[in-house]
Amino acid sequence: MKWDASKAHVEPDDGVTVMEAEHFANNVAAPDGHQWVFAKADAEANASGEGYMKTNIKNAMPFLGKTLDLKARLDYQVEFTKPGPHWVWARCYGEYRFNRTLYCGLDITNTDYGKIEVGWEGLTWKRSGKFDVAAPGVRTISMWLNHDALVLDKIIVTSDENYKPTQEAESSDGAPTGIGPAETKSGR
Ligand SMILES: [Ca+2]
Repeated sequence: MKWDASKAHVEPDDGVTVMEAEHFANNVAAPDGHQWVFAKADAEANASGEGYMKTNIKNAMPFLGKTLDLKARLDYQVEFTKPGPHWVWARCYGEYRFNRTLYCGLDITNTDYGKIEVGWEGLTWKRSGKFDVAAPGVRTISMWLNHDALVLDKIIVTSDENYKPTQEAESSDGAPTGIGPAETKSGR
C-alpha cells in the first residue's frame, strides 16, 4: 500500500500525537481469519470518538500466530517532528483475564519494546516500552492483536517518558481510565 503522507497525524510541539483507533490507515487480516473490526461507541464501552476496534473471533486461543506476519494488524501514519525516544499508550482492554497482549511497532518490524499487557477491568491506558525515531518524517505505527477478545479504543504516541494520558481515576492496577485528550488533527 502506498501511503498518503498528507493524511498523517502530525506530531505537535508538545510531542503528544493522539489517534482514535478507528481512524487507522490500513487494516490487515491475519491468514487465520482474525481481524480488527469496528464497533460503534456505546455507554457500556465508554469509548472515545465514534467507537473502537475489536477482534472478530473469540476463541480464547493463547496465541494468534508466533510471528507478527501471522497476526491481524492496524496501521497508523504519524509524521514525526521530534526525533528521539517515543512511547505508545493504548486505551484498551481484554475480556479474558489471562490472555491479553497487544504488540505495537514502528514501520511493521518486530520489536522488543512493543509488547503491551492489556487490562481487563474495562478501558484503561497501558504503555509500551521505548522506541527510537531516528529522523523526522512520516512513519507507520502498527498495532497487532495477540489474543482474542481485545478492544482498542485510542492510541497516543508521546516523546515524554513521564507523560500520562489522563489524571482521572485509575484502575486497581494503577492504569489511567479516562478518555484522554482530543485527537490530533490530520488531513483526514
Ligand atoms: Ca475510539
